[in-house]
Amino acid sequence: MKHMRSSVGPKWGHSKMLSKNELAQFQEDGYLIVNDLFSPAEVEALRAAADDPCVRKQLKERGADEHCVHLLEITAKHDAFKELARDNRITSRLAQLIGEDIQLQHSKLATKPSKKGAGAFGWHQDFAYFPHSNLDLAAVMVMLDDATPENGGMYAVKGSHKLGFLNHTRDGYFGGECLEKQVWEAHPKNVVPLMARAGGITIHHALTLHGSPPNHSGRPRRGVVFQYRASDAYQLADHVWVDTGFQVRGKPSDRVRCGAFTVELPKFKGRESAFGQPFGNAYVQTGAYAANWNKDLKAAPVAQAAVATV
Ligand SMILES: O=C(O)CCC(=O)C(=O)O
Repeated sequence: MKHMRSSVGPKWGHSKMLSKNELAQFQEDGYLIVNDLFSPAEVEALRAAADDPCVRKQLKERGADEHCVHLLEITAKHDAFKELARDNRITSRLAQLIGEDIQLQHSKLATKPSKKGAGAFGWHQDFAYFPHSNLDLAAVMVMLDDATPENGGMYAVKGSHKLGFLNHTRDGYFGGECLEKQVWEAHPKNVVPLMARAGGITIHHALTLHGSPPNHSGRPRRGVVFQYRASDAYQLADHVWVDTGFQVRGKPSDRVRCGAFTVELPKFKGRESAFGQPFGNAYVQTGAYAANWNKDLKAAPVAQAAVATV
């Protein structure tokens, strides 16, 4: 594994733009690190928000003392995270990567417990979880603690965003992890640390393969993850969260832009019962009544049912 370049700014809040080199690096490698974006005082305020009793309670209930917990819908749990999601220092850079009109797809507080050896997160492409009609999606992780190899900081496979859709399906269901081991095992030199200091961010393309090892530091590690999408990317599967579609920059779109690709929808095991299909509520385009009527169609062929309703 090799240490990658980190763009270290002169002071927090420096340029609101990515340089030509950073843009070229994102296109080529599929990720970026931008350090010193938020001041120590701002990081303290974000840590205080993560320590809010309500947030702490929800983390505890989900077992954050034992394993890696991603507390979703974090922008709705504390205003500090809502403001962070639309902070111009983040969105102005994203605009250079995915366009001026940007929405949040989801947000979360990503924690790793201090318990040694806990908190690993397997190799995956984010797009496999929530496919959209085009590929203009990117993740930003804002570090509340320095990310290090010891505390389970993220690694990425350089250039993997150019490999297309990798297989995440095991035994017919979405497994949450990429099964194509050869991508990281055959080219270890391409596996690079994606680690920003507290107050810095990482940005990666939705197809960049990434993951993170366990935390061996004995101290907790916290980061806020925002998944962003171009306004004209239409979500095809997984969930519409309470903050999905939050317009963080520009305007919504009255068009859907479609890439020329076919994508496998993540089939979530055990979710079939919720909507009669396993792809999450974003996929549902059937009204509650229709879903009920459709139950009858299972017993009778469609043509017969259509005739019966005329
Ligand atoms: O918490 C981590 O380090 C991993 C986060 C991650 O890979 C993700 O949110 O997609």
